[in-house]
Amino acid sequence: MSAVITVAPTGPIATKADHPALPTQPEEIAEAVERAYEDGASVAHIHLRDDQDRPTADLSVARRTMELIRERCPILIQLSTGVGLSVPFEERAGLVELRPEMATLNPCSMSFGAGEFRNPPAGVERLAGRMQELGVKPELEIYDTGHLDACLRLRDKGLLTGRLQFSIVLGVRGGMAATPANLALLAQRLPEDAIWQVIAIGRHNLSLTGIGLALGGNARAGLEDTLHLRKGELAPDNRPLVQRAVRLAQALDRPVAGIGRAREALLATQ
Ligand code: KMH
Ligand code: ZN
Repeated sequence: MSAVITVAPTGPIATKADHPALPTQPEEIAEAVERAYEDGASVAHIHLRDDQDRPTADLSVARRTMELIRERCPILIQLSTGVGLSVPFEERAGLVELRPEMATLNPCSMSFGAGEFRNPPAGVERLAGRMQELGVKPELEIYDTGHLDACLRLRDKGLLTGRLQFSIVLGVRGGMAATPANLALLAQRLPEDAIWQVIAIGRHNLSLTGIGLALGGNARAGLEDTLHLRKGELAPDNRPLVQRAVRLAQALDRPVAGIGRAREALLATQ
C-alpha cells in the first residue's frame, strides 16, 4: 500500500529566531513546497504568516500563497484552520472559502503548550458543514482519545461523510504524550476504513513517524513538527526531513504516492 507524504513546512509557533530557514512568507513557503514535491510529498499543509511573521488567516496572504504554490507544482493544498493560537476561530474558519483541496478541522478546545487552542463546539459544527458544502476535505486533528469521539459524533450528525481522514497528533503539551502506546491506542480505535497519519511533535518525531508507517498510516514531515533531525542537530531546512520520511516509507516497502494516487486515496470518496 502506498504512503502519502505531507510536508508541513511552517507551523504556528516557531519563528525565524528559532530557525533562520523557516519559510514564513508566501514566496518562501511556495519554494519549500516545490522542493518537497520534488522529493516525494503530495500534500502541503500550510500555515500563513503576516509580513511581521505572525500567524494570520488573512485571505489575501492565503490566496497569494496558494497561487504561488499552484504556479510551481500540482501538490494538493491543505490549509491549516488551526492557524495560530492568537487568531480567533471565525477568522481561521474563513480560510476554507478559498476552496483548497483540503483543510484541517480541529474538533476540540484544549490547552496547547502555555496557551489555549479554542475550537468551540458550535463553531466546529459550522466549519464542518461549510467544508462539506464547499467540497473541502477535512483532515481531523485528534490530540486525545475524546477528540476521536467528537469526530465520530460529527459523522453521526452527517457533518462528516466518506472515508474519514485523521491526524493523530502526539507530543503537544495539553494533548496525548508522544509514546508508541498512545499511538497504538488511537490507531486501533479509528474507524476501519479511516485514512490516517501521525503528527509527532518534537524529539519523538522520527520514531513515531516510523511506527505510524509500519502500522499502515501515512506520514508528515517538516519544520512545523520538529526543527531537528536528531538531538542537538537542527535540520538545515525542510528538505532533509521530507527526504527522511520518504526513505522511511521506502524502507518499509510503502511506495511513496504520487499526486494521482494521493488524490485518489484522500479525495476520491468525499
Ligand atoms: N501544529 C500541530 C500540532 C493544524 O494546523 O490545524 C497540529 C496541526 C493542526 O498541524
Ligand atoms: Zn498545522
